[in-house]
Amino acid sequence: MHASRRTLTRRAGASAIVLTAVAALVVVPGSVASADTIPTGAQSLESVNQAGRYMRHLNSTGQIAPVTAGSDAQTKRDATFTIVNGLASPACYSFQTKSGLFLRHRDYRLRVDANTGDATFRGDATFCPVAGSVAGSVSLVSHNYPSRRIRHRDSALWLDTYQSTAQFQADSSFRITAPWAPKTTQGPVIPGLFADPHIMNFNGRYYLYPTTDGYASWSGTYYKAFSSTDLVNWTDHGVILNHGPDVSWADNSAWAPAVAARNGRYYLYFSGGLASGNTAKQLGVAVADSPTGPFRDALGRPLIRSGQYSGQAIDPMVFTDDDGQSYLYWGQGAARVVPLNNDMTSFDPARVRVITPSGYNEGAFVFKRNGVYYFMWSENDTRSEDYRVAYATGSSPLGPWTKRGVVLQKRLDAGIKGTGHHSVVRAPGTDTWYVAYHRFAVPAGNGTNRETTIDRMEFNTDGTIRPIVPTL
Ligand code: FUB
Repeated sequence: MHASRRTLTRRAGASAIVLTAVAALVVVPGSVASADTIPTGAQSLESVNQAGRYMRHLNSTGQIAPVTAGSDAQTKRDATFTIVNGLASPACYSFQTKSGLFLRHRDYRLRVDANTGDATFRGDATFCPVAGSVAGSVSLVSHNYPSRRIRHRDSALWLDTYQSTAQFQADSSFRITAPWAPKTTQGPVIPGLFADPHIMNFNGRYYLYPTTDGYASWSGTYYKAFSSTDLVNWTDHGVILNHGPDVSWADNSAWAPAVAARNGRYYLYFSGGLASGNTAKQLGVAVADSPTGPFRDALGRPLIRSGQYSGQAIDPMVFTDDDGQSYLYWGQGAARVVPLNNDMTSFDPARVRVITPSGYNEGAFVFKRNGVYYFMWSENDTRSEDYRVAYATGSSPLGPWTKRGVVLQKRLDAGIKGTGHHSVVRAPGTDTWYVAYHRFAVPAGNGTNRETTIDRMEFNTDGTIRPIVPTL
């Protein structure tokens, strides 16, 4: 099995927790940990047998070309890729350009294109690292043509059939180096396409549980967990639940997970659909002894079946009140809440309440501050640039709720669109709050190519939430 623990290092400014601008990960040549793991984040890839020449794209095609400190900014950008979770497999990687396109093969040439999310594109744009010809270098094997590797030939990048010659091995080996065009912004906090982030703090450590994005019709099948002590440097803990092998009643639509803790165990609530037959979404719950899993389906059946209640059975979230009572919120189209039993895997159906506020679409999230309950949700469709977050306040986890309005929305002057499906966390022992949410990936994303980011969330003295300013 692929060793999936990867540290996503980003350098914070004076105070990491303030989420200042960050520089990109610097990788010292020769530091590639093992043949099948490489560092994610902004990187450049240097040819091992043509030192000083780097992988780059030019007019959409891949090549190797000289890059030096004196090269112009465009050349440096074109020779910089963000290495992200593989579009076709979390055991491999994809390579995103500064403009959000993905390195992929087509007719055995390497080029860059926008992710369509279909299986062919995702396979064409996923590469699996193996040891290169010299220590610390990698060779990139095609995910869907595993007998072929990326190599340079006549300065162009090709996907050629592997040959056990010294020439081929050198032509297909690259050193991962510091990026020519370092990252200068704060987000996304985890490289790649991840949406619907659920942020939690367990035992002083932050955890992010997102939907894996980049799939047409959001047809992803697995969840990863990420953790951090400072909200800046995140560790990728790999796949924590995979519908394929782990959930008998769900194949795809691995959407919007949420994790809650009780009595030393961790409960992951999630939605899923079948690939055929009844494809409507259902809600399940999985359990683990650690916040990073592995999780196993706790019931072997859905906790909430499709059709059991009106609206889509998606977007679960659990809030636990100071008295230890946990409440499950869920639903698209209609918002519902029910107290969970102590086992966290059952509830009394007679206690289910509809709490749908005006404007509600999905993504319910509840927290408590100074005795006030805050019920937040996403409005509009996740494919719309107007996807946004609104909230209400109330005097109990069940309401009644008073709508307060929209607090997070697009910021077109910064190119930020589709800001929603958020979650909120308080820095332990403080009154400092953060909101994790997704947006269309900047600059080239859309409703199925979304990325996860984090910003501060502040309150007015009367307890209302100040408009959240989305930052890049
Ligand atoms: O990510 C899939 C779906 O898109 C989520 O369940 C919704 O909240 C929306 O973000």
